[in-house]
Amino acid sequence: MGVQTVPSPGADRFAWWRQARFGMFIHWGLYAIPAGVWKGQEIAGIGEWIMARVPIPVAEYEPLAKQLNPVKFNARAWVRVAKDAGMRYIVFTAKHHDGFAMYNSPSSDYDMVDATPLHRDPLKELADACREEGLRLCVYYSQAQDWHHPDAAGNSWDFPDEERKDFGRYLREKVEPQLRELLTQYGPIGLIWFDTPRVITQEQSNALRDLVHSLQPECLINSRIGHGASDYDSAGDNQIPVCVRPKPWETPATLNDTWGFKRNDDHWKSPRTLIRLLVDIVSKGGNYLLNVGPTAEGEIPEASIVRLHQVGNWMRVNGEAIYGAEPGPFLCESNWGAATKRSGKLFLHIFDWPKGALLLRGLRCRVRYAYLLADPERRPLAVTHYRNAVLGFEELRVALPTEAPDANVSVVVLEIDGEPDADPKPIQTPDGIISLEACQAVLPAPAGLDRSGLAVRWTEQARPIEWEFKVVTPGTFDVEVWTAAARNTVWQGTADVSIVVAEQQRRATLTDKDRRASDRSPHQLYSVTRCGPVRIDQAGTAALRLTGVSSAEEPVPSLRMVRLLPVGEGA
Ligand code: JFZ
Repeated sequence: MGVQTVPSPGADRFAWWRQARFGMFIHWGLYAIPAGVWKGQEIAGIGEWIMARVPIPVAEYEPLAKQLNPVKFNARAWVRVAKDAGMRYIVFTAKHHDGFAMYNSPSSDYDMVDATPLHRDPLKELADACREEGLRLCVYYSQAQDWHHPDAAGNSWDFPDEERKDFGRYLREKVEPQLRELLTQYGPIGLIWFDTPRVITQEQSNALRDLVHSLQPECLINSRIGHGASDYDSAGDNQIPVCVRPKPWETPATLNDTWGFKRNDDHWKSPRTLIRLLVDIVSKGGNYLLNVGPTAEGEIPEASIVRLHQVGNWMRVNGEAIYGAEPGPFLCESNWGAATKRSGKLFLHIFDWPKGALLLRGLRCRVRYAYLLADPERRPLAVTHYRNAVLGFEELRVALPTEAPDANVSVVVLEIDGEPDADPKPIQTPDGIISLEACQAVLPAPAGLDRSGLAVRWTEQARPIEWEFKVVTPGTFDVEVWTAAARNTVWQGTADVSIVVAEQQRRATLTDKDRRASDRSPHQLYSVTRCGPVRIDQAGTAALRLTGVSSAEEPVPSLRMVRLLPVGEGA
């Protein structure tokens, strides 16, 4: 292994990343030609995986290159779509799992210049356009899977004998030369987006990291290089953690349900969903890497352009609350929306406009002035501070006009003194709900939080998870236990849970029947088990203990939260 090259320690390599917050992912490749259909059959799944889904032998897939003649490709137009949306960087698939180089790769004939009738280098044209439009160019590279190379991972239909594969030879013959090309032919590369590390070893991941940093020390590397040899974390596709994550991370996300273009995937997210996802991600400390899948003709689908333009309209008014913004003081999601901050300002992104005023409990900061970010005159909003001495928390009331300035997300700016912080203990919200998130609990070992902020291994020792929280309005509450649900599988195990709160014990068996999508992201599913009701007679600080006892070998679903919902009188 060569001498390890570390980026210059003093420079803040993430400065541009934190400032940008919002980027465009571009999945473009030979797979845009079949576009989800092969020999007349609709092929399920994400479009760029069609070669593996059918599967299509290399001998049948390779000739697609001769059909790729994207005469409508216009790099400047693509970059302007990204810029118009408010995106500040582009991540382009230089080589995806199918092994085809979407750029001029001197080390391979299986590339845009040698194998297609276009004979142009799209990445060079994108690099020039990014430079002219002021966006940062980044590249995606599949370092382990390569369904064209006999020694790489992933193609078991042409190369079934795993024993004969020499992964190190594939790295030496293809990956290292191509990474050198990508890091020397196109100027500064903001980040390399590696993907699906599969069979790569720690040593090999480290060697790729060192190669990248030897050529461009400032180039960021995502976590899918494998084995922690990275600068930041890529969440799962369309996955968003449920709470603030302090280290740099991003959500890679689709506009519909595929990365590569599919002619029949019209399941587009609305502008409201996209804007709220952007806000949610930035409020938790992440970047939003939102994908477009151009057609074989070289055009970004109109349905993508229209939606991205509407996101851009929102960014043109509210970008100050996103660019360079950090998470607000709230560790977990708030039912009114989300908060971001920049020095001296706290931005409250309100999703559903309340009647008359916004009530915030537990926010500890002195507000000097408040106004609507969409108001060019910055007319003042009346702010009242209350201190609930009995329960020991601050309440802030921000008077609001009747009409929300924006139909999707409206931003209230609080000019504040010092740093804002929030009461660490969950407080019953004005709607009477008490949300107890796993990340707010005391978790006994071996229970801990996964990278999404959900509790894992929480039933292995049958030791209680405990919350302390503040009850403002006593009453009777239904109890819900929220566990993670996988999109395509139903959990068959059983786990008994017991809840103890206000000297009452309730029991239930976790089920996977009542499934609900997160109200923040259509891709995140949860299973809800009810085990109530319980009565809480006193306002004040209360405690809830949740104990799970799994009766099956299989792992119990991760725990998202326990919610107490007011029912009937006293709610
Ligand atoms: C990978 C690719 O296979 C896919 O084609 C696309 O490029 C996507 C952005 O990345 O798919 C993954 C890889 C990892 C996870 C999910 C999808 N993951 O870790 O959850």
